Amino acid sequence: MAREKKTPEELVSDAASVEMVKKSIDDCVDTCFSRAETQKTPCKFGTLGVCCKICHMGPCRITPNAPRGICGADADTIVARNFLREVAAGTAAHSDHGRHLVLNFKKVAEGKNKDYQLTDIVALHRIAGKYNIETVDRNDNEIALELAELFISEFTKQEETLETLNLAPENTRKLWKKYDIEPHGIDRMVVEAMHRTHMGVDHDYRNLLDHAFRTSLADGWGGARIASMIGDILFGTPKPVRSTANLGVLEEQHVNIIVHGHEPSLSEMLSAAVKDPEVVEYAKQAGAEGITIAGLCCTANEVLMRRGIPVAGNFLQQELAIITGSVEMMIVDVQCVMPSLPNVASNYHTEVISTADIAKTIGADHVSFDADNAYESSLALIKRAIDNYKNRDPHKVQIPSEKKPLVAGFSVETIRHMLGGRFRASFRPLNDAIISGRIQGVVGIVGCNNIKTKTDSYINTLTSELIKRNIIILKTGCAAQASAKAGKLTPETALEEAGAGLREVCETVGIPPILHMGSCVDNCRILEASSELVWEGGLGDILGGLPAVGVAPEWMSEKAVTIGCYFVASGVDVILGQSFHTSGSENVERYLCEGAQERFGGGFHYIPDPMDAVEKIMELINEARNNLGINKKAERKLMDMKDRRALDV
Ligand code: MSK
Repeated sequence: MAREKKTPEELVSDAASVEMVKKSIDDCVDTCFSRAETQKTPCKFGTLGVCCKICHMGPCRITPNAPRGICGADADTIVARNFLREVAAGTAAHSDHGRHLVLNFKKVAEGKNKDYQLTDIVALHRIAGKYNIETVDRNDNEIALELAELFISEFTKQEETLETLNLAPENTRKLWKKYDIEPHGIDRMVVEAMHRTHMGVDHDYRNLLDHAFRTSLADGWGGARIASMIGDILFGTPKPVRSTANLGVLEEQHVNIIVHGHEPSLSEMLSAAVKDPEVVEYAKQAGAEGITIAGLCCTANEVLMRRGIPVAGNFLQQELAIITGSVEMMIVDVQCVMPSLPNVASNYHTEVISTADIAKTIGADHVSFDADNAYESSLALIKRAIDNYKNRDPHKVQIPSEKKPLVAGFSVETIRHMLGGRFRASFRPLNDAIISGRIQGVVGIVGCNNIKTKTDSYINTLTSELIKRNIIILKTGCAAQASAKAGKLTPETALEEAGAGLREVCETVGIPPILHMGSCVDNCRILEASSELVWEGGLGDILGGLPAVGVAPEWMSEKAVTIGCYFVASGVDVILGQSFHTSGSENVERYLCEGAQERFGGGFHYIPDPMDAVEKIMELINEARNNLGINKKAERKLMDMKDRRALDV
């Protein structure tokens, strides 16, 4: 049975995407939307997580008549093993991204790569201080080198636990110790996950799932956090920046170049090189009025946060960007890049260029990114895109007009400065607003788009409903881009939609009620902000006690599974718009939901409807506020005349 056929308006929320889905149909180009129709109903065994192909006696599938595989593994073991492998893959993706940055950072520190600099020295000293690295009377390169070596050792540690775990509140760390889920080296955790899930090794679903939590912590409080910190040192800690979002950022008279994927090293350099007078002149000679560089997915978030580069779109718009017929080149690196891109591009003039040696696609031209020669490589790619401008077919060009203004760049440092002012930077005003009830709580809305849901719809409904209820929203990834496209990432949103208390705080401080904090690896910034709330005081002494919830409404990737796990292991309840592939084991689901809640203070909740999610979030936040004793209304004393006379005296 094929999936139900939907109209473009039922598939996607924003008008630009509707227009491009229609154009893809007119142009007879296959996209994820048409391919979803041709895919049969998703495999039942895969959905339940009870298909095991770990050894070659099978594959085995668990059914009521066959409750064990050939080796004797039951549904609990099979589901937990499959789940752990997903978490390992998500951790590997984020952390390998972190590793690439660390290795480049080390070269910069050693003076071996002159194309990059230690751009943010304040960040270098701040981060070195977190690891007790001496900064007095040392030059910046020495400090950076010691930090780089420490970060590299976080990947390779064999028996010691990660030093980056120390960036979490003490009582949260104590829980990790108590339940024995403190990770050792990041690489070791991923290797061990693969070992445990090999045929005939770890069969206890609880032991497997504990390693899933452990491995996820090696991501959120390890590799991803390291990636985020190095990004700040090399490219600058994000500060508020204005830009625009949606396919309307592409320009008809310009050479359009799109950067897509996740890693910032090349896209940062392209963003700088695009202003080089040599290529600007080259574009003019080619008949273009200029060069537009725009981003997709989290590469977009990286260059948006630090350079204000416009966002062409989020995950499910990657094919639609090519369908505008106006893109000379799409330069991709790693993660969330659809293998279909060269097929889509073959209908237009777009060149798809892969740049990471670990990520090649048949039909894409591979230009290996050389970080040691990044600026020259970037200039060469831009010139090649300009050369392709003459091949554009004007009859195929149709750029939607939709684009919305936005403000992004909300690193934890920026939030602290905006809340407390330049001289008294502090989270105190936010804590006070939460304690007084003007802000009820904090919700992180993160993650992807998923073809199973109308694009951006759950994300945007949930976001609007929560700010009405005085919840401040922290966003990352494609979820942040959904808000950007809907025009919600501006301070004016507070005036239009936020509840009275949240509006008052946003107006006083000058921040939007929805704060864009960056890319997928920057989910660790949300935990960093949550830690600041704990340290500031008045909201308990552990992450698990905060009036805070994480939501991944339209998630789709293994990285999202990992992110969910490290939020839960950090004590934060996580609501998912669709469940994991674990429903074939009640024991596994109970361990991930109620079990995690009992041990860490946060568990998973599967809620497919955004309004039901709103209700659950408010319930969880209310419960946390009650536990903290901050839900008390100020006692009102009814005065009689005698009391009033006493006051007059
Ligand atoms: S890009 S992992 S679709 S957020 Fe980070 Fe977007 Fe999800 Fe990829």
